[in-house]
Amino acid sequence: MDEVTISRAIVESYTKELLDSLELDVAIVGAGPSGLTAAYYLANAGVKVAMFERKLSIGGGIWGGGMMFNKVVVQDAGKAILDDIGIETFEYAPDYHIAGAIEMASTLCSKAVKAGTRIFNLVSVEDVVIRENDRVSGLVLNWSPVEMAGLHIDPLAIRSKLVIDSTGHPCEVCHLVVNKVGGRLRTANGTVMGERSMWAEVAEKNTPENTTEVYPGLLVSGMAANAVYGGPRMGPIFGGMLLSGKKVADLSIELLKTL
Ligand code: 48F
Repeated sequence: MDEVTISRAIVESYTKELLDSLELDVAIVGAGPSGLTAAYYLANAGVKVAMFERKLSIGGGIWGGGMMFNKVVVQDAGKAILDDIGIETFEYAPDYHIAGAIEMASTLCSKAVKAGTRIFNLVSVEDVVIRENDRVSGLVLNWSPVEMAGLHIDPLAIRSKLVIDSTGHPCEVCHLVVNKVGGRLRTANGTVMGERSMWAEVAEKNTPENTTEVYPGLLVSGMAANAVYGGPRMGPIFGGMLLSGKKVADLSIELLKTL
């Protein structure tokens, strides 16, 4: 085995995938449960989709379950999505199903990739690209280690017909649109309303409801959707995340038909 051939194989194949992802139908920011679910359904529908994840690992808040007990709870509607994706659950009580966090994170990741999603880990989204009528039309990317080290290195950009903010609690892309674009979001006060304290029942209902196109070209899913619309958090119940991921995929497919 030749070291240079190994290096060339890695650099060439990564670069090929990155070059092929410079123009996308849908760019997903954040590879937590809602983003991964969205990616799985979008890629399965033949949509050209890539995900950008700041961390080394994919899966966001799934791995740690609740307070590091690596189990998550889903209700019947969420279980239907786990069944569809092929993740095992068992019933704890009527409408309470348990899934292993490790199986859920790894299977969601595997299924999203095998369906055709490109996942770029260690990449942080630091800005959006704006075009006519202030439409979000792409993302500005940099390596996470550059961000972490605070190095003065300019980013690169990609173009995408739609962007999904699935960055979880911080709803980072929405903040960028408010702070840097001066954009008015389609929320009650036009800005990020902020997440409220825990109320699982309401939050689980709100998450899919709040999954919308929140700004031209920008959709929001998962906990980011609740944070933007001022909904409560829900803790380690994940059905809302899965339903939101499926809904944002369906919404994106409909929007793409109009573009
Ligand atoms: O937080 P996260 O898991 O998002 P989610 O899909 O799920 C929320 C649940 O995990 C949990 C909950 C549940 O019921 O409340 O918290 O809404 O995953 C978000 C991912 O986005 C990445 C971050 O590292 C995480 O893996 N991320 C955040 N900001 C950026 C980013 C950014 N600017 N660029 C790239 N990745």
